[in-house]
Amino acid sequence: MPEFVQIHQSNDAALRAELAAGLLAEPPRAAPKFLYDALGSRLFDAITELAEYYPTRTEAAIFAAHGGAMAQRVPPRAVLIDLGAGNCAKAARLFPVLRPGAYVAVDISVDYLQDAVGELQQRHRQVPMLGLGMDFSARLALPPAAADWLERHDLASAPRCVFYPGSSIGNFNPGESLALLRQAHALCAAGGPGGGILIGVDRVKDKAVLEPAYDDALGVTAAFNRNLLLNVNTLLGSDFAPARWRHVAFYDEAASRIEMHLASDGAQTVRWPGGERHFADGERLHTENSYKWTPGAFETLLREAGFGAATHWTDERGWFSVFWAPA
Ligand code: AVI
Repeated sequence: MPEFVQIHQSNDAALRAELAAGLLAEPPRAAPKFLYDALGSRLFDAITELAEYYPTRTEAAIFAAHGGAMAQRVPPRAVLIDLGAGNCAKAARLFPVLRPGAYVAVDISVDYLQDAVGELQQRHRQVPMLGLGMDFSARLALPPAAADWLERHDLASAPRCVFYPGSSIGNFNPGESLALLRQAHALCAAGGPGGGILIGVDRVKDKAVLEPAYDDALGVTAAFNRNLLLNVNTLLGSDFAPARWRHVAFYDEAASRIEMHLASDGAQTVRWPGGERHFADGERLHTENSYKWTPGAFETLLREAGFGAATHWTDERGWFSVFWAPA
């Protein structure tokens, strides 16, 4: 049977304070984690099916084509630490090639993990599995309960492979990415020799490909973005009217990033218990960045984080890369 541990890092009051501070900031912002309530997660799943949104299927094709080569680098019987595991589908597809010795699925809420880890455990009964509910974007380290679990399974000195697919690293700015990768490196280095990181990275490419991926014809990404306002209403008690906000997404070439915003349709005041903010017509609330990397720049970042020489695999158009870097 898999085990589950939920770590409570931020309480409701802290989330409300964070949201209010962001809404009152210049320019106003809301962190991308607020895109992912239950409906937001389902809308994101729908995005991954869109013709315009190439990253998910391109990455899946890279894993399918190069899984064998990846398995030559990742040591067998490693503890596979899956960051943002969600439905665990990506790791599940790699189980037959990577043959992990244990699986630790990490996501913000252990509720999301329960069914998926339970099902994976049915298929791989001999592999110890742990579901860990924690916000690793705030700090990535194994909590004492996970360290105990590794000890109990005699895995404290097994090699560790941090698995971070989906190009989610792109939702952090370069400084935050470096901090997260340094913590990932420390996590791998604390295990036995041979560990490292397997990570999906979306690459710099033509604006004509990037912009439709974040502003699709069906308006699914627009709904995903506007749904953040409903989630903020629930968490903060605010009165955002989603119909009065326009989805805006564009590629900033100088910063190598897609920016997602919500633009106010007309002048309006948004109120919540203890605060309010006036938005002028067209004024934007910044909701997400999605950085795109060149392979050279990402390799340098991995080095700066403490990893050794990286290898990467890509698709025939060079749109996406999966990197392996030893700890
Ligand atoms: C989760 N993350 C990698 C997605 C991305 O492409 O940055 C989130 C997303 N935002 C809009 N579409 C998809």
